[in-house]
Amino acid sequence: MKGISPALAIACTLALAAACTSGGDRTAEGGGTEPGEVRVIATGLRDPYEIVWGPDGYIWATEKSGGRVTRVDPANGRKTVALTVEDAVHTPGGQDGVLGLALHPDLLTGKGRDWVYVAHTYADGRDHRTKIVRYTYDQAGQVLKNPRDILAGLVAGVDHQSGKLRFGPDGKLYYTIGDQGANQFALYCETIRAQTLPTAAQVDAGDWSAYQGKVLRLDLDGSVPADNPEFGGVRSHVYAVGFRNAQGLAFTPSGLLYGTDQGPKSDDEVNLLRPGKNYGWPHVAGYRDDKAYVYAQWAEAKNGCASETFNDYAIPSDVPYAEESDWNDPDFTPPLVTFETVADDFDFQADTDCVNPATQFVCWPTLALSSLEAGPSGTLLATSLKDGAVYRIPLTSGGEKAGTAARIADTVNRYRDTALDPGGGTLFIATDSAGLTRDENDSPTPVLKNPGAILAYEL
Ligand SMILES: [Ca+2]
Ligand SMILES: [Ca+2]
Ligand SMILES: [Ca+2]
Repeated sequence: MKGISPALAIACTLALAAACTSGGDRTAEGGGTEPGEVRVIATGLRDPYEIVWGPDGYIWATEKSGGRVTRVDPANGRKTVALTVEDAVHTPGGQDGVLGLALHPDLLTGKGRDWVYVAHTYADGRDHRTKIVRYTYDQAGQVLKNPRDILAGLVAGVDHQSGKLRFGPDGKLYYTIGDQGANQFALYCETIRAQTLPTAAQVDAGDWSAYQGKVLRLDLDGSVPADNPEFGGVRSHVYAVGFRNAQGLAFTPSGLLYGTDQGPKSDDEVNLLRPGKNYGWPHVAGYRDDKAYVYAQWAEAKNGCASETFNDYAIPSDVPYAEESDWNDPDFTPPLVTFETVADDFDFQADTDCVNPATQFVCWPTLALSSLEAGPSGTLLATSLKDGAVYRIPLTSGGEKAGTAARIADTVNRYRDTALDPGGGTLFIATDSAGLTRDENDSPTPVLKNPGAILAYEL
């Protein structure tokens, strides 16, 4: 699997070993076996998307397909619905719905700022959009009330929404918005706009249509912070550019901001996010190394995009493409870590268990990183959808670099997000309700062990 022999893959799984390394340069794997049991805390959630430990000792969860915000008692798994988002839209199988969740640090401290921020998709006429809404928590009724739109009219779709929301130590909100799945699969004739910059006229008009593939930074009333970076001489909500599907976003105690990005067939990334920087997509996947990725621009096909059939392995002669080294930007910032950077001649179709085109993506070397959390002792914890594991990544050099990752909490699930208890000893893991992952033999399976659950793992 993943370019290694089935026998070795099975041996690795049985041993719960992390070092299933052969095939390409498996940059960030390796490390020791991690004992530990994964416990079930709660079930019956509908695609929990973002989970956060609350000051009330509950785990707060958005439910992407369930259209809710639910509080879960970690002691007994009991669920209390705090909010049903009446105007949320979700497409079956889609990445849209109720997504990001952030709690104001003053929540339940009696300062009059019992605020909870929720990001969700909604219908705007025939279009779907995303908005970030502030609710006020009514502790007596245990419900979220008084919605106030913070930022509405963001681009939305069914693929690559990203949609993670953080309350920063600087008192700003941070939000990831993906490339909308353009230039691949059913949307292969759409152009990726992760490098498209908003104009001053767009910002003045409240037109956020250039925000795809970005990390945004907002004042709490939704306005553009005065100290946001400028791109092309224009200050907007955009904090950093060049992302594909950035589902992980985490501040460490030292105040540094990290994010993940999902690679196309190789090169999932962990990035140190800085204002004004360019993280490369779609010109670069992972490092700017010309390995196993070129940027094919299907929308620019000379014979017309509609005349071509999308193919992930071969680019038709009339579709223009560029090598990574054909592009350069002085603000390009490579990742700290990739999962996996493979050799340029890597055969993405070599896995004989993965010949079904509908499930083949599960066998590609990428893990589909889906969240990021600052863990104990200077680590980052990233979850994987395709691998059903948590990757514990040690930070080094004051957080400027990362060491070799260890693979923990391995199950047959799609891990979507995590939360830590205040002591940092228990990691809670939210799982998707449906979808494909890798089974014990690393073959694609739709059979998830704990669908729609919150699990716990002692670090
Ligand atoms: Ca979380
Ligand atoms: Ca990148
Ligand atoms: Ca690369």
